[in-house]
Amino acid sequence: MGGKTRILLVAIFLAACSPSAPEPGPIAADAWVRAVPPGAGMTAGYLTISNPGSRDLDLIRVTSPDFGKIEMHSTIMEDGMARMRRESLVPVPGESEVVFSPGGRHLMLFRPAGPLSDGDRIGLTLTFTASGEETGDERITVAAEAVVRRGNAAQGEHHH
Ligand SMILES: [Cu+2]
Repeated sequence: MGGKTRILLVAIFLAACSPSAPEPGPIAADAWVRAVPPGAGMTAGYLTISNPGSRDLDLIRVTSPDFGKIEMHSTIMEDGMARMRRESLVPVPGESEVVFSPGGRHLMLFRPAGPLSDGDRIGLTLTFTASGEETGDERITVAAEAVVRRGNAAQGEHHH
């Protein structure tokens, strides 16, 4: 029995013993926050969240040191008017992507700590839960950086 065989056996042993391979975590991309005039109490933010893993995740919280409070909103049509609805969680199923974009799902960011000028960067922390039989309700946090942009004013409709 040569050394090669022994190495192979060790490798098989390790593969059999480790639980499943670690799941790839969710990814936040293209995050941006709409620039607002000084004194504005809130603004909206957008991003794309992808979940390359096989587990279904729920986005349950978004926080930032630069804002007093952040909510997740969806936009629904009611009597021909776009209205916002607060969501306590946003499902991000396995191997899928959820887009927050103007006119649709968005983040509402309240009480900015300072002025929001074009090009500023905002740190965001996204918290997800993954329910698993063995791990219980696991929390996964993902950091994202959002850029402050003027955006398209015509798409800034917010009927709160
Ligand atoms: Cu809103």
